[in-house]
Amino acid sequence: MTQGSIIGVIVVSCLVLMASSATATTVSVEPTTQIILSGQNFSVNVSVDAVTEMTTEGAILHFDPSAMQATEIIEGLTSGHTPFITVTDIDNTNGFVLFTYSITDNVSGSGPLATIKFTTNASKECTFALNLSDVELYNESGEITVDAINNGTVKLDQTPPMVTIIAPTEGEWFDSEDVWINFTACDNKADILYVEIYDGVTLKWWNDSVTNCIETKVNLGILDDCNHTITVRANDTVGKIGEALVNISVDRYPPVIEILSPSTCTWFDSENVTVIFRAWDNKADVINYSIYLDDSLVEQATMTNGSQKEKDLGVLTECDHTIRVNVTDKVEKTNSSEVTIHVDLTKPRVVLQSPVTRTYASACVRLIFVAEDLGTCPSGINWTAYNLDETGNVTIAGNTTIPIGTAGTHNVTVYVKDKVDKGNKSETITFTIHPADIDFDGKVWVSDVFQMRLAYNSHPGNGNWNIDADLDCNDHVWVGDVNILRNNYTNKY
Ligand SMILES: [Ca+2]
Ligand SMILES: [Ca+2]
Ligand SMILES: [Ca+2]
Ligand SMILES: [Ca+2]
Repeated sequence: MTQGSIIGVIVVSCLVLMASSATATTVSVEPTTQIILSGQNFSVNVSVDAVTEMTTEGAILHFDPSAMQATEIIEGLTSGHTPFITVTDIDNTNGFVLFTYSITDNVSGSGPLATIKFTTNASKECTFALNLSDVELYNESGEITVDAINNGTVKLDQTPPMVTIIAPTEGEWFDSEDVWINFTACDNKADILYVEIYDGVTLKWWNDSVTNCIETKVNLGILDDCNHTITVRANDTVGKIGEALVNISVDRYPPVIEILSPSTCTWFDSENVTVIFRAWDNKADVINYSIYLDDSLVEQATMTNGSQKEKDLGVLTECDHTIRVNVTDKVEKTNSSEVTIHVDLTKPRVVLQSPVTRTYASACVRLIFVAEDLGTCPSGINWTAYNLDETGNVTIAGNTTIPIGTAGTHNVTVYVKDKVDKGNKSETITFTIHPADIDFDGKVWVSDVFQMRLAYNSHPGNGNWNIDADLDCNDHVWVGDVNILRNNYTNKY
């Protein structure tokens, strides 16, 4: 700032002062209004703005003596000057104080003519007037014109403000979202309140100019994943405190769902499918769940947090099915789990190709069959076995050879099961074994030796191959077959 501009500022300031002193003189109760806790002391000034060369001044301040009592009058602008005359009086019966100060010189400017101290009645609560009368100011030449007199009030207040939390409501749940607190703080006297908002014991927000009884909205932001007690505390400036609280829950994580049974890819027979699942949430006591079968809602209900549920879906149609369970917590956070299962309602089939009903010269039979699982979604053949002469099932992996020591009539049946244990069996084939009677003439003799010699050392496909000469069913007419021929030689059937 340059020297020139400093001078400029001073000149302007002087002009303003001169203008105001020349134009208006007001006498006011200051502060115009104040709020006092009932029973507390307070003081007011009777102030002037502004006077020039004042020598004498006086006024009466009226008050309600049932609510307050004046205790002291303190001289203002004229203090420090040589008094010409001073008159003060306190009348606590009729409710007024009066003061007159006259000095031997004069005083100019603005400030309190007098300060009056009061005590208040602890049981009184209202707005009380502090009114001026008989205000007169003089300078050397006569009475100074008082352009305006401003009375005051004092409010005695012993009632705390009432806080009302409009939102959130008690027990409300919040997601990962801003938590807004809407409240009103209403006081009988205060126009402005000091309000604090606590999350538990932590001060989250404060404001010292909340308008009385006007709804205020405060964003506390996203709160931690737990239960919260939000307290709104209002101070009415005389120290009376009112508060309200609301309990809310904040849930920032979705529930977890686990389908315990069936596991995915399980095969089901013509049997009831039961889904068993467990759901857990970080906060919610109760979880909503929905069970869907192939995207169709089957059941919608609630379950206790951490509990297990079971639902019988009945016998499902053949083929694939998806079972999905959706869970939702209190704040609509969701999760889902799904399994796909297979249903096989169709039996497999098995057809025996060998043996057939005839007589065999071998000491064994070739078991040849075709097994297949039927239906639109076959689970597949899982087990095969044969049963020779009702002596019990012998599990086999596929086509095989069954050694048969005893000559005579036999029967065989093949059994199959699919992956869901649906079973079936072949036709029972009856056949006869006449070991080593290669030419089937009823006896093992020279002609059978001849037949074996013809086929000797042959394999299937060879020109001299004779399956009936392969007595041990090993697809080679060879030494083993000669042994069987020799062992059965001279037999008659
Ligand atoms: Ca949750
Ligand atoms: Ca099947
Ligand atoms: Ca023969
Ligand atoms: Ca052989």
